[in-house]
Amino acid sequence: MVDYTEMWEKLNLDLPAHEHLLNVLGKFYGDIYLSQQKRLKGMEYLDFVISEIHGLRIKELIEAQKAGRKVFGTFCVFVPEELIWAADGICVGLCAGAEIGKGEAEKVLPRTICPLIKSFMGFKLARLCPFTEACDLVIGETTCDGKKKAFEIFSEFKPTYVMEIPQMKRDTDYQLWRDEVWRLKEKIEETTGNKITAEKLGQAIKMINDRRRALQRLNKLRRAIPTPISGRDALLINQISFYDDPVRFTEKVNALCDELEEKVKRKEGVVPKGTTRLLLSGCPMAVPNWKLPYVVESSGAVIVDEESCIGERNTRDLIDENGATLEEMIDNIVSRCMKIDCACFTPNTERIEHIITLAKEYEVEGVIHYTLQFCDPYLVEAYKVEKALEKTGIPILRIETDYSMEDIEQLKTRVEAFVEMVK
Ligand code: BJ8
Repeated sequence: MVDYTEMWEKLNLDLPAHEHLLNVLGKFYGDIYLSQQKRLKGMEYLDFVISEIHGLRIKELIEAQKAGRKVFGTFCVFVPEELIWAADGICVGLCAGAEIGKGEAEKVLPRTICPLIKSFMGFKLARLCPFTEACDLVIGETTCDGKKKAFEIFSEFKPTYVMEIPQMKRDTDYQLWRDEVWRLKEKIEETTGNKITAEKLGQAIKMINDRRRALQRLNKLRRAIPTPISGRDALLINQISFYDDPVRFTEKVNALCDELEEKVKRKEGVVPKGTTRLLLSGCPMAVPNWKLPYVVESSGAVIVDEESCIGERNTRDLIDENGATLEEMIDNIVSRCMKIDCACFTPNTERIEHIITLAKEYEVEGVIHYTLQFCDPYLVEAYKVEKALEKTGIPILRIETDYSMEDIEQLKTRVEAFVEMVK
C-alpha cells in the first residue's frame, strides 16, 4: 500500500477525518460491491480505481499540475468539458454523494437544502475531498436555485466561475448558452494560458465522444435478458467516468464490454432469469451514493438502466464531429448540451418521452423515480412522470431520500412491496 499522507497533508486535508472517511468508504464498498457474485473480470480495474480514488488519481493530477497543466472541477453535465481538454486542462466531476461533511455545511447552508449541495459544500469546508482541493478552478452553474446560491458561498473558499444555464429551449436560450460557452472558452484560455484551436477542440470532442460511445455500448448490452451486469456495477462505471483519465477509462470500458458481449452470447446472467427488471430515473447518484441501488438489488430486482445524469442523460447524445471551424464546433457543443433533459428546464416533455422509451427498450417491469430531498425540480416533475407512466401502464414507485442510512429499512420495505406488486 502506498502512503499518500504527505500528499494529503500538502492539500490541507483534515487527516484524521479523511482517514475516517476512507475507512467508512472501504467498508461500505466491501459490503455493497465486493460481496456480489459472478462479477466481470473487468470490474477489477474499477475496484482498483475506487481503492485509489484519493490516491493514485490525485497523484496524477498533481504531477500534471507540476508539468504546467490546470485542473478544473465541475458539478453538472452541462459544462462542456471538451473545452477544458482542448486547452490541455484536466476536468474532474466533483458532485458529492456522502453526508460526511454535513455538520460543516449546515453552518453556512440551510438544513433544508438538497444533500448533493450540502455534500459538496461539506467536503470543502471539512477539508475532506482531495479532488476539490487539487482544483485550480471550479466551474459552477445556475441550474437550480440551491446550486446557484451555494456557489456564491463556495466561491469564498475556492476560485469559482459560474455559467448561466438557460431554463427554456427557445432560440434566445440557444443564443444565451452559445454566449456562455464562448465566455467559458475565454476563461479556460486565461486560466491555462493556452489557446483553444479548432484542431485541439476537434480532438477533445472525439475523445469525449469515444468515452460516451463506450458507455452507450455498455448500456446497450444491459438490454440483454438475463441481464449480464448488476445495476450497482454499471452505476459505478458511470460514476468513475467523471474522475478517471478519459482515454484510459474508454479503453477499460471497451474491454469490459468485450467480456460482456461473450457473456451475453452465452446467455449468462448476473442474476437468475425472471429477476424483476427496473429502471431508475431522476436525480444523479454521485460517488459514493450507492444506497438505493443496493436496496433495490437486495430486494429481488435488478436495475437495468439509469435515466439520470450519471447514466443515460449524460451519454445518450454525442457531439457532431463534422464541425470544421471553431465556430461550427462550438455550435455543435451547444446543440448537444441543449438536448439534455434536466428537470431544471421548463417545459421538459422530452424527459418523460425518454423515460417511456427506455422502459420499453429495456423491457422493465417498473420504474423507480428517485429524488434527493428538497430537490424541487425533480420532485415537482415526478407528478408528470407518474401520470405519463400510469397512462402507459408502467408501474412507478416514487422515492425521496437523502444520503443518510436512517431510512434504509423503510426503503427496503417499500421497494420489496413494489417488486412483489410488479411481478
Ligand atoms: S443537468 S440533474 S447534473 S443540474 S439534485 S443540485 S437539481 S436540488 S444535480 Fe444536475 Fe446538471 Fe441537471 Fe444533471 Fe439541484 Fe436537484 Fe440538488 Fe441537482
